Amino acid sequence: MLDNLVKLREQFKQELEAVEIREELESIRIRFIGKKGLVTSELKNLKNLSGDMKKQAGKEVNILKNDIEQSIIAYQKIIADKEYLAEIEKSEKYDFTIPSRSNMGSLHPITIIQKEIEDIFKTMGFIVEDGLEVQTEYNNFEAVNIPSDHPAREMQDTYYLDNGQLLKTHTSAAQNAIMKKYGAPEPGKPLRVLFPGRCFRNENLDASHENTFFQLEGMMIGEDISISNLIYFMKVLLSEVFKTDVKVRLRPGFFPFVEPGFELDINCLICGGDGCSTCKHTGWLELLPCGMIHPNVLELGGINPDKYTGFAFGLGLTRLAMMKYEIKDIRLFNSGNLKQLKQFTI
Ligand code: FA5
Repeated sequence: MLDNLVKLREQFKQELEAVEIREELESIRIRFIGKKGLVTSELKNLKNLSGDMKKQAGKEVNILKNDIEQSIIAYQKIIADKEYLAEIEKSEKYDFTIPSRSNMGSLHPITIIQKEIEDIFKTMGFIVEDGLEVQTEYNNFEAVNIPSDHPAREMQDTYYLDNGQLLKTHTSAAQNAIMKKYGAPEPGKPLRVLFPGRCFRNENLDASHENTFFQLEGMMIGEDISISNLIYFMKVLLSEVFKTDVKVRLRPGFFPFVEPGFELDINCLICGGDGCSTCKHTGWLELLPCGMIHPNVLELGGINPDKYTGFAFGLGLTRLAMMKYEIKDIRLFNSGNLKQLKQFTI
């Protein structure tokens, strides 16, 4: 069987390289890992083996299946990009290569800082995922260990749609889908994912609270991930973003989806810690809640909590932008005030 798996891997590689269009990719997917696919049949054949052979072949066939799934996901993106470019080329209306005659537009400060953080984490092996803005109640709450009768639900009131779905209150709503998408990490290759996104809460607005704001979440799952890893990544993040030593404090924090949980606060850079309306006169701004992923959350994501551990953090991206650019009032970001917003363009 092991020889056959090697041949299947080679055959898949050759066929994948020849793929041009979406339909061909789908037919390869079905041929290899569909219900009656070549790899799926090997999985079924495992029952005919015994002892060590069964164990080794089982491991190899699962690795192959996983690799094929990952390659197909990567190719889907390549094909989508190709289709998009072809669409643009077909269009006779616009020539995107002609320089603009008027205002070139500019990046929003949140976009600038988001890209900056993505680049920092990409160099540390993180992949970046998109999270949906409209979510199911399950993903937003139950999947992160907040059952319907849990008091923590009251901390995050949001906007519900007629179909029962809701506008996500935090980026953590994507954790479950990401765990299911990537599955348990291979030994020595911890899952490292960053997932920024727009969040919504029914809040009383003030200088540091918006009803629509951005968070940037990160998650690392593997066999030996500990709080030391968490602290290391948070330190790299803050020192790279601020390019200077910033005072931080770590205190215990409660979130049903982490255990233990922490709040990482940053010394208010608007008032230098003296107290102002942005930091509600405390001198500190709550910025980076984090912790070790709760075993229930791993389990709901299909990852064995007895074997794997992980950390997660949910950075308040809009608040970080406030600190970095010394913007006193959060409401500026959604105000559409171009005169102000353009000052931050690079
Ligand atoms: C959460 O949303 C958790 N999901 C974060 C988390 C992820 C914890 C992973 C542990 C592990 P919290 O409600 O504290 O936690 O929000 C996270 C950050 O989002 C806050 O620190 C703050 O910076 C920002 N934030 C929250 N509400 C608002 C708001 N109304 N306006 C602007 N920023 C906000």
